[in-house]
Amino acid sequence: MKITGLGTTLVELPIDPPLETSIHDIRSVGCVLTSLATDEGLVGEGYAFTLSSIRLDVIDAMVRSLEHHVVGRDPHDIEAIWADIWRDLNFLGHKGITIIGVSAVDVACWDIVGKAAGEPLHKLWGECRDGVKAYASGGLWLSLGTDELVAQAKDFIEEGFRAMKIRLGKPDIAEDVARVAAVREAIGPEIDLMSDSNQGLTVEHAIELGTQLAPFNLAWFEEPVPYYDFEGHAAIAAALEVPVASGETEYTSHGMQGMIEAKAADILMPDLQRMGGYTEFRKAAALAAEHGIPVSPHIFSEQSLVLCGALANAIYLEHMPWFATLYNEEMKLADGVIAMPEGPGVGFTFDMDAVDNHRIG
Ligand code: SMN
Ligand code: MG
Repeated sequence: MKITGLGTTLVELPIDPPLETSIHDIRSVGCVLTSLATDEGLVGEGYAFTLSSIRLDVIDAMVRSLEHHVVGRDPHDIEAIWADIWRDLNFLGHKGITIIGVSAVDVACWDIVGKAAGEPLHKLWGECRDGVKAYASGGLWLSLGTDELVAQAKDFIEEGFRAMKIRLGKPDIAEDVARVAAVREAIGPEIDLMSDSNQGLTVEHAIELGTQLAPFNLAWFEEPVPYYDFEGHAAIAAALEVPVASGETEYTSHGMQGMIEAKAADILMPDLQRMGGYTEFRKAAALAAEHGIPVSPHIFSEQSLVLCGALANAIYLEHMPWFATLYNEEMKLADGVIAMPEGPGVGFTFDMDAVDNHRIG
């Protein structure tokens, strides 16, 4: 089998109403949908994305710059393709847009491998579970008032979630504590409640906040301080009972290794596009497993399902609804668990009518 061409389509999906974390103001997401055609008629799909559509053209150019690495090659040779791309990107760097571009191509290659075998990828990699616990992440934003938080938390339970994530990072610690208290009160003690302060705090603030939040039994405390402050993460992890989760903003298994060595995270959250796709994600997760560290993939919910189906140390899928509109298939949630996809490859295929509705450029 040979790859015969690489194509991209740019879409922008509105986030309405807009939302805020301690560092983000999100109004839309822009995606570079990437497809690889083959001489056997199979097509592999992947995507890379950014917040808003600014610089989407840069990501698009990055993805398309990899065409010569894949055209004429067998997608089953993904390790060799990866090694060639890695060497090629050394000069420009192995973090940022370079790796994000690789991810779309890597995922599309694996999608073809799965489709050629007629199996979803977790079956090819070795299934460890047929469903994964998921937490609702498309809500409980910093921009919402307490009444809205409580209403959304109840809605999530109605939808079938048994876990959800609240954003932290109000300037006043008492305000964050009151917001968490209101949500915990609304959902009761049995529901897992994660928290994410999106790098917005100082070490001292995070330790004080984490201490005051102890009665609310949070499942984890995510990105308390800037992602590159491994020492700060480690100090917080050492000071608090609650597990510190981090990793979504670091790149590749090398970045994960640095965080593991620094004891910066009790739970690692590799992001599919910042890993550079499935090939590298699985190496990062294996590294975490060697150190007894669980992983929870950062967003890319549909595409991360098959990873969770094949990684014994995957504990939770992040359910982010932003990209669902792009797909023909839906994630199936029941009693807090999302089932593995049944279709081959990634198990999710782009709905071209939906894509056309959001196409830009
Ligand atoms: C997050 C931040 C930015 C975009 C998407 C998601 C957040 C998370 O940190 O972990 O969900
Ligand atoms: Mg986060």
